[in-house]
Amino acid sequence: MGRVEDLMGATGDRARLAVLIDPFSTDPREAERTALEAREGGADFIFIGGSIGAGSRLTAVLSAVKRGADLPVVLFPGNVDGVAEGADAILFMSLLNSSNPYWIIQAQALAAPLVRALRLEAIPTAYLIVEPGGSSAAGWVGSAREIPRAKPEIAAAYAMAAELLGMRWIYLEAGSGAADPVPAELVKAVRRSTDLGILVGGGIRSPDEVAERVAAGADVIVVGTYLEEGATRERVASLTRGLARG
Ligand code: 1GP
Repeated sequence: MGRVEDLMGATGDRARLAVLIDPFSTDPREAERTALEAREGGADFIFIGGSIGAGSRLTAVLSAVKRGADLPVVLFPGNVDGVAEGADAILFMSLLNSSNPYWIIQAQALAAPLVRALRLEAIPTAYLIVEPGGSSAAGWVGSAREIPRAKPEIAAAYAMAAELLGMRWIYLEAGSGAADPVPAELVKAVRRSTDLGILVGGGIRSPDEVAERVAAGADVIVVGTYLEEGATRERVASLTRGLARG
């Protein structure tokens, strides 16, 4: 395991917060400011990625984020164009519940030589899109058969398969801007069934929503939209209040 993965999985009295920046909708100046506010507010990581057009100014946004804060920067790629030099790590993800093999393994094969050449720390991650994420950009682009919210056992089955395949992390995704985040019950089912590290994102906007998912077993909470609407250190700090482990 590499340095960033160690930080993501650190046990202790507090889960981690990652602030997600979409390089298509955030210009480099804004990204630099967001990174600074994220660090001042107590975030642990900056994730960079998006589903549409992310490659267009990825390098510029990455450099800007590095100028703004000394937080670890992790690529969260939506496709092959989500790989770039200069990041500290990459979530090397497979969208397990896609109906199109491109998103399960072909994009990864096309990206792997570059990830190797850049010596990026690759964090092997299963990506699972949960209702209502099927109609989000990631779900639509990725041809996801969304996991029904009321079927945590399906998510748990995918998680077990991911663990048996040697993956170490699972990202439970409700879709960017989701009206309802991934249910705590579903996070709990994955926690009970596997030792995978758990990332949860999509529609999280309050310390209570953070706290419920941390109590259910999440290791890393990912927040994008809420901070795109106002990237202030106060907002970041309020979210970090939900990270305490009971
Ligand atoms: C999206 O899970 C991330 O891929 C974050 O979602 O933008 O809703 O915070 P939000």
